[in-house]
Amino acid sequence: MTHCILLGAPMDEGQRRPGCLMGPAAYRVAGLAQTLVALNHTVEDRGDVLPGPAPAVTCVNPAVHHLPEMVAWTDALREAVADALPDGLPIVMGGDHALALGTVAGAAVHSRRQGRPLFVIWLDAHSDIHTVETTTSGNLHGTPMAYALGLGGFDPFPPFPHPVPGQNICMFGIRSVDPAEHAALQAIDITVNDMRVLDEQGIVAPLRAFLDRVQAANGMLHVSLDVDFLDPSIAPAVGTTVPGGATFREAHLVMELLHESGLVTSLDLVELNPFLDDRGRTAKLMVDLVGSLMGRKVFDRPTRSF
Ligand code: NNH
Ligand code: MN
Ligand code: MN
Ligand code: MN
Repeated sequence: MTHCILLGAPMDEGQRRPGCLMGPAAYRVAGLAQTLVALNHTVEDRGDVLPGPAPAVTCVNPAVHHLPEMVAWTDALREAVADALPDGLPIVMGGDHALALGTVAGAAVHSRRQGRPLFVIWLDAHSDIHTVETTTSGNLHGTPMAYALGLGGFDPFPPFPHPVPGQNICMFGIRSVDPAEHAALQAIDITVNDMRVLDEQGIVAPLRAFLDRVQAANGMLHVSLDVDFLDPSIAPAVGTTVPGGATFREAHLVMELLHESGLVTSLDLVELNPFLDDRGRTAKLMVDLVGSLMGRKVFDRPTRSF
């Protein structure tokens, strides 16, 4: 039994298509809390996080938009996640992926207090490893991986607290990488399981290899689930669909393996845009995936020791 702490992040300024700010409401309507309770977990909905006033900040890259708002959200979400982690498993209902600037920072603060290393699994079509300086779209939802790694080029954000080493990061489902991101990924030691890897090796071997490392290091594991990790045919409610994503069965298998590992300590649900949804099917699928992550299964299996 896990104490699940729901945190809403109704924001969408990390990209240009309005609508993700309705995400927390959609997850509540789709029954996220009820799904968790049905799996015998306890649920505490702490409501929506409220950012402070946006500071008067600027940066060198003229493409970047909504920088002050994102700095304010980052501070508020870092504190909210760091404050929730001692009490249970924070589930952050986004909101676009820029919210992970704050959530991963909050997880890093907590893991340092615990004296345990932080690991991150990034389930996404995109590598989100631009800096504030390299992004050409100016959309800050494309930057949280670089921030978590402690890369330069993040003025005026506060320095990332206790950066996550590349070896502790695993990307899954990647199929859209910009040139500057490609260069960044080449320069560091990081596991990028792009769709080619998953086509060849499937989900199980690459995911278990990573989970084995988390287990061996007694790590904490932050899961960041971008809706566009999923194939657009099953998850249309996202502004940045990319063909060739994870299938229904692959996505559930990822969640089941994460559950069996017992290693997950925090979760982001990002990029859901309910305005683009088809009668709530994407919201419901995301809730069902959380169900699998939190232990829903048809039969019990002997727990594998990782
Ligand atoms: N790499 C592109 C950019 O930075 C797209 C990022 N879009 C996402 N990321 N949806 O997950 O603008
Ligand atoms: Mn507390
Ligand atoms: Mn993303
Ligand atoms: Mn994405």
